[in-house]
Amino acid sequence: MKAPIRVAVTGAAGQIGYSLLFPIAAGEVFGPEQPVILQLLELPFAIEALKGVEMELRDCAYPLLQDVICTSDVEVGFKDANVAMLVGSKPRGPGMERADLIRENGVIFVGQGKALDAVADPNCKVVVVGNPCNTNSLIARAQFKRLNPANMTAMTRLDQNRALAQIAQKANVPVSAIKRLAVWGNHSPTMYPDFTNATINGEPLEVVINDDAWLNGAFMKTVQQRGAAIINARGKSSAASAAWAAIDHVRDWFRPTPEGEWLSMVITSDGSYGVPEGLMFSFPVTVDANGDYHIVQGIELSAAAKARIMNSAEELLAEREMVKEML
Ligand code: NAX
Repeated sequence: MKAPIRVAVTGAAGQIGYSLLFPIAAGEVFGPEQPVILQLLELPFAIEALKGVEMELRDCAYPLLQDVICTSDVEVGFKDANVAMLVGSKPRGPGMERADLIRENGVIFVGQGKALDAVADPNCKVVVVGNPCNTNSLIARAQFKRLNPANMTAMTRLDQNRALAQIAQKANVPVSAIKRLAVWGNHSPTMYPDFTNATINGEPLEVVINDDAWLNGAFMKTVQQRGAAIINARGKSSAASAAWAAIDHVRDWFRPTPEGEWLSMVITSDGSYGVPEGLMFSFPVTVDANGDYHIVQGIELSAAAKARIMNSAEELLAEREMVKEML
């Protein structure tokens, strides 16, 4: 049997955690041959609830699940982690300004970045889910001295999946017929789901869906505001779909991207497409056989697309300014 992969998950007793841990233990992320050890982190007040999750995980009797560790000590939770999924963060409280939310979460991600750097496996791959995820990942990355900053990412895969679902419904095709539909920018309403380079069954998307008003109007708005729509309908934020997107993100980082497909990942900008270098920004990427991602080059962007991308970059620069003392 292969050596187990150690997967650290923060916020593990939360609602995303509850949808995320079981598929990981079942082999949905690393495949049916790969044992896993789950290293679950929670705040002290939620450790009792986390113990309940541990009992259920064990009661599933997953053949691949070698151990479950529950802790509120980051140095225990991140010890030798091969993958870290940073889901836990502080929610926005009543009357709280966005700037306060960003700064209060920043403190958490300084601590988690430092702890990862101190004790995780040197090749540990990290995905930040907890919001504001781009800036949280920027802060955590800034703490890396030993770990590879390129292994710090954040999640816009849910936004990509939401865009795919809208297009599939509109064109009446399965999601698998749609390729190269990528999300650019911040995981916030300024994100840009670029449909102009996408294809449906190999045809340009805009030929199949010949409806500019819908694409630039209802489609864009639905994707950008889907999180709020789900809260309005369910009374709680999206959880199962967010967990599934996190699974997609990590699984697709560990395997070569199929020819002709693009993934949306928040990664460090290298200046491509004029996005300021160093920002944590969602780009279309592909992953090679070594598990390294590459920004897709040579994409043609209209003036309107470029303006949307720059607008999201401006928002991220403003967020970076708010936390500059943590970088
Ligand atoms: P919950 O409030 O259900 O769970 C969060 C859990 O994290 C709680 O159990 C809490 O005790 C724990 N926690 C908080 N700070 C922690 C810390 N420092 N260390 C360890 N655990 C800690 O939230 P949930 O619905 O699971 O959402 C988690 C995060 O995902 C939120 O920040 C949310 O905004 C974010 N989301 C991000 C998405 C994305 O696409 N990037 C989409 C879904 C989701 O909104």
